[in-house]
Amino acid sequence: MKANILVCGKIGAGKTSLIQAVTKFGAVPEENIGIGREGMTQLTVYETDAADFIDADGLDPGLAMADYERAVAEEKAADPGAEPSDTVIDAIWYCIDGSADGIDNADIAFIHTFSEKVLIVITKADAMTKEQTEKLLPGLREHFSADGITIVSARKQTGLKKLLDRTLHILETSLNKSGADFPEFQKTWNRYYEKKILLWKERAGAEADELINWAAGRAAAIAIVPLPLADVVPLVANEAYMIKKMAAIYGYTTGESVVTMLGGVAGGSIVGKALASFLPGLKIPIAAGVTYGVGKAAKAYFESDMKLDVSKLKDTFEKAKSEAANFDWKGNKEDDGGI
Ligand SMILES: Nc1nc2c(ncn2[C@@H]2O[C@H](COP(=O)(O)OP(=O)(O)OP(=O)(O)O)[C@@H](O)[C@H]2O)c(=O)[nH]1
Ligand SMILES: [Mg+2]
Repeated sequence: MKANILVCGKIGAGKTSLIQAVTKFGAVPEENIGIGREGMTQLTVYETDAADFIDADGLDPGLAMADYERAVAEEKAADPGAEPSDTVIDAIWYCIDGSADGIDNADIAFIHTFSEKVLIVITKADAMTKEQTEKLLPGLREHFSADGITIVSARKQTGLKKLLDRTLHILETSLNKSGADFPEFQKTWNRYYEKKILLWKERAGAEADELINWAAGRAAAIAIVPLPLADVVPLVANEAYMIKKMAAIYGYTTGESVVTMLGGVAGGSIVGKALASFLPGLKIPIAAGVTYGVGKAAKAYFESDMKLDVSKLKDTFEKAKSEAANFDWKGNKEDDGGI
């Protein structure tokens, strides 16, 4: 019993790197990564205990689904022990380079031809600019539900757990249809990913903390402006950006409602809080502390698969905010008495 995951997308989208990131060391040789393999049109199958990853290396993303299926069937049938069900594509990762120009109509048309098996994967999250985040994601969300779009970084190893969770869900339907023993499959899958998932969790936590410190430091810098209203827009934008980036670390694309909800755990807007203090010396730690607290709440929220309720989020916020009171935001680092 094998699951086939087809990984496709434009040249250089990050397909091979992604497969390398979700397989054990050595499964994908380093030399297979890198653009410049145009014309090498082929399917490369990376076999693992968890699944077979079929890398549509250099294949034209304008191909119809039937072309892919035919190509996969041919490739798989070449294997002497192949069973008919082995040639079925169980799930598809359609990779879109998040650090490139975005999607075009050919991408959208292609994805729509087989939507129930497809997960859209935004790759290279680590290299996405703010503009790319803002341009690409709303465009995609017009066409697809947020559940079907996962943001990953093969380089920073983020978003991968979310992608695999969603993939397993799709595999369940497909494998049950082919009459496979899904619980047995899931056991093998979990065993394969056990260690990686622990590592990814640690990585995501570290990335999240780095983001929070960066955003809180930036809030402090914004709040230095002595004019009472000059920092309003940048402070709000800074907080919203932090929340969206945080979501992406955990693989999610978030809409405005989640941003508003998380911003709200501070019990009022960050601007209101910062402005409530007329003493410039207080405005800075308040802006930074609120951002820090909201950041920690956002981290906890996405870590919990968006399940943590508002009262728990508020607790997390309050705890973090008091912790932040020990930091020296003007120097943008912890003072000696800090944690
Ligand atoms: N910053 C960043 N770069 C990445 C990431 N993943 C891949 N890349 C880079 O993007 C380039 C293309 O990566 P590949 O994995 O070879 O892309 P591909 O889709 O397999 O490319 P083709 O097989 O040529 O179609 C390489 O230079 C990678 O180092 C990522 O997560 N972050
Ligand atoms: Mg490749």
